[in-house]
Amino acid sequence: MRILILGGDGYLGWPLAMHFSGQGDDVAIVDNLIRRQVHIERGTDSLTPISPLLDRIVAWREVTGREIAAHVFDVSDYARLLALIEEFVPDTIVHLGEIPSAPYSMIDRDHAWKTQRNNVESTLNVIWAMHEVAPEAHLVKLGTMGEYGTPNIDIEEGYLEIEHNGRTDRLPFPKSPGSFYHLSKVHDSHNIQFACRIWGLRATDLNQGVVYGIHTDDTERDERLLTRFDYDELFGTALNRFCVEAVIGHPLTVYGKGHQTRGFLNIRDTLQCIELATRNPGPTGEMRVFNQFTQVFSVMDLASEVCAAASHLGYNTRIEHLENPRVELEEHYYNPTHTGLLELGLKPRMLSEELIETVLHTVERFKDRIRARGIDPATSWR
Ligand code: NAD
Ligand code: USQ
Repeated sequence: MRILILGGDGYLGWPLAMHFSGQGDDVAIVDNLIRRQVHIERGTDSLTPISPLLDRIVAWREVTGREIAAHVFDVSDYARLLALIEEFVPDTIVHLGEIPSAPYSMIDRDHAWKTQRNNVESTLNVIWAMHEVAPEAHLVKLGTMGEYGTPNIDIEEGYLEIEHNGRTDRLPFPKSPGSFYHLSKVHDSHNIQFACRIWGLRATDLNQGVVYGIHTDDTERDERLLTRFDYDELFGTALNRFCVEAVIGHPLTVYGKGHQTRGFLNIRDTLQCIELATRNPGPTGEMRVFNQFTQVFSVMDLASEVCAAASHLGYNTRIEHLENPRVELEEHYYNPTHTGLLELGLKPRMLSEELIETVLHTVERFKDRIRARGIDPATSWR
């Protein structure tokens, strides 16, 4: 297949590009490198030493003999995006090219606007470009479980059968997102669904949970192929942060009571899920939605799992309940459906002590690179 990956230099995008390329697909990636720039601006960095994008491409060629075409530009540049899609003729466009951080979007008005402008505009450009020059292509878009929030009812996969005053309809599931970032994903979903309905496009919205893990089969082949691993308060996700904290003897930063509950998945399963969605497109004229996670945990569950694994490696780890910098329910019902990807053949990789130990061992290898001052939460929702 011909696969265009937007955001192909990112935590998930780079391993995904290698994953498809390694199977013989023709892969092109686009990235404006904003993720790398934000680290420079804030004095933070990835735990793993990531190679410049073009060095990654050369390393991949040397290791596998395969080519990944890299294009460095902003998806908000509509003329360039249109020209590339027209020239490359993708079967699938996988769109991961957005700013992915809830705390970053809550810093101030400028960061909220930067996040929403970047994300909403990039997706709008993609659907317009598809409408103009690639109406047969399949859009696989990374959304988030955080679009739904934590309602006091079961969460369905994208849509809800509603009966109202004696009539029924299947309507988009109600959304209660928890940050301006999560809201940007809701706006994207509405725009994509509209484009499918009006122009007959074909799209899959993957409402992904929180991703953890460092390695995929390809990142392990050569040090130059490592993907990024963030642990700072803005871009690091919970389990990844806890692993770094455990290794440097920092108390595990549980926000509030820690009973907040979310869907989680391993980075290798992210690749599996995106591949399943790509190889099995849905019908035209429809935005198909899958809830993309494999397990549900509370933050305290995760912190306890990391404590147990770290203590087996000889670390004396403790949990600290910090005043929650976010406005979110700390006690709530959470029961999201996630059968669609399982029905397509997803074989989940469950969180285990062994898996956490693998992450801890990699953190140990790069321990000298850790910048502890970026860890404590400094961004408040209030
Ligand atoms: P990331 O920041 O590592 O990767 C995103 C990449 O997109 C970066 O390399 C960035 O430079 C690029 N990018 C951003 N805006 C761009 C633009 N306008 N033009 C070109 N490139 C642009 O993030 P990630 O963790 O790999 O996330 C990928 C996608 O998955 C995002 O859409 C994110 O919202 C979603 N997601 C991530 C997680 C997670 O836990 N990591 C969970 C759910 C959903
Ligand atoms: N949390 C802590 N301590 C920490 C970090 C986080 O208690 O040190 C808590 C948060 O308060 C929250 C939960 O852990 O309740 C998850 O936070 P997170 O930072 O791991 O994840 P989140 O902000 O939700 O965002 C991440 C990705 C985002 C993606 C989202 C999926 O950064 O791109 O959209 O996970 S989901 O959570 O399903 O919306």
